[in-house]
Amino acid sequence: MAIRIERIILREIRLPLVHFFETSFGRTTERRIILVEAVAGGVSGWGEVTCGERPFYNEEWTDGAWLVLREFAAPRLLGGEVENAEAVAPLVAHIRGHRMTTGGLEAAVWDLEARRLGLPLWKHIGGGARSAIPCGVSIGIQESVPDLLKKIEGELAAGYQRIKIKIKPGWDVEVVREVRREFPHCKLMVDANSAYTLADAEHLRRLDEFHLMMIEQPLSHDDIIDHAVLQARLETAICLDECIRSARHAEQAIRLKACRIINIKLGRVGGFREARRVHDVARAAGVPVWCGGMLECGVGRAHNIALSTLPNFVLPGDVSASRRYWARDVITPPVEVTPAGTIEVRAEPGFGYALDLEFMSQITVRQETLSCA
Ligand code: OSB
Ligand code: MG
Repeated sequence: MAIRIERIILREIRLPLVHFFETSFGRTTERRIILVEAVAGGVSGWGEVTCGERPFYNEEWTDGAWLVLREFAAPRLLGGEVENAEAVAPLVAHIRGHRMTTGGLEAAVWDLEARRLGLPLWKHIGGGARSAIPCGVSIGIQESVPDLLKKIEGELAAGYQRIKIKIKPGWDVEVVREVRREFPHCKLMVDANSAYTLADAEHLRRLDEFHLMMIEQPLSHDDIIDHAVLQARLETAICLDECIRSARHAEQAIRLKACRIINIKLGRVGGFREARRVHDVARAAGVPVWCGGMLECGVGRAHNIALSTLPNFVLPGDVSASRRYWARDVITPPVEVTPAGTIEVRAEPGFGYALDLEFMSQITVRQETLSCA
């Protein structure tokens, strides 16, 4: 369906987190999120830029994303026709990196196209393998082990199917030991966000005794080869997050046996087109995937739910209820999780939730409308 995008509206919203979120690369207490609204023929599609406030997870950050969108990405879509949503990613592929940034725009056009067709986004991207998606939670580094144990207890009581805890040197083996002592049977995994090197291989091998589902991204954000060396020395499966920015990376990581599981983040790979390609590569190789998160507000969360309905998303992901992050979300209803630890997929067109535009205007700190000069 040819789409003539008339304008693209960028908004930056500020949303305080209900609880700080700490990883090996730092602590976040408030999110600064860019939302992208793409308008064509009176219909709006929405996307979320999933990068952090600082370039610590990858090279992207909120202020940089705004400039890349305004100066380089949006102008590629304005003033002409785009063949369809699938054609957006190739149009911005000359921009090196910045995939979460261009991915926010790409996702907005997918949402727009789905709405114009009157289809739910999950159907439009070829999903629908399940009507409810299995949910896990990602729990940041806490002030103390008792704090962590209390959090885990609450999440398991809420029904979440698996627990992921963030680790870093000094908050790893002994913490996992305590968690395992308290919760011997829960599905448990750890995420290091690139906090270790191959010199830590023996130390990381000590995690093998805890029967973790996987260790996520232990080594450098850009080093698939070292992960292959480490995977050969571990019993526990490695899951790659930061390293996989494209289907090509997924192919290479699988071929080198650098991981046995892949975390797909919609933004990290540049949007739905590439996310589906990563999914397909992994599926063909028999490598299961799950959907990662970046502390998204409702817009990105809803996109993640749609993505998680593709067939190979067979493991519980990091997509969880809005209330774990926000006192009030920008969508209504907020994302909710059933006592069985699932999110039910909605039937409405587009990403499936309504935007709370009044609340959004209260938390918008800057807004810019881009159109063809
Ligand atoms: O590595 O998965 C990660 C949050 C920010 C940056 C990186 C990561 C995360 C999470 C949170 O683990 C996932 C979520 O949104 O709940
Ligand atoms: Mg991760």
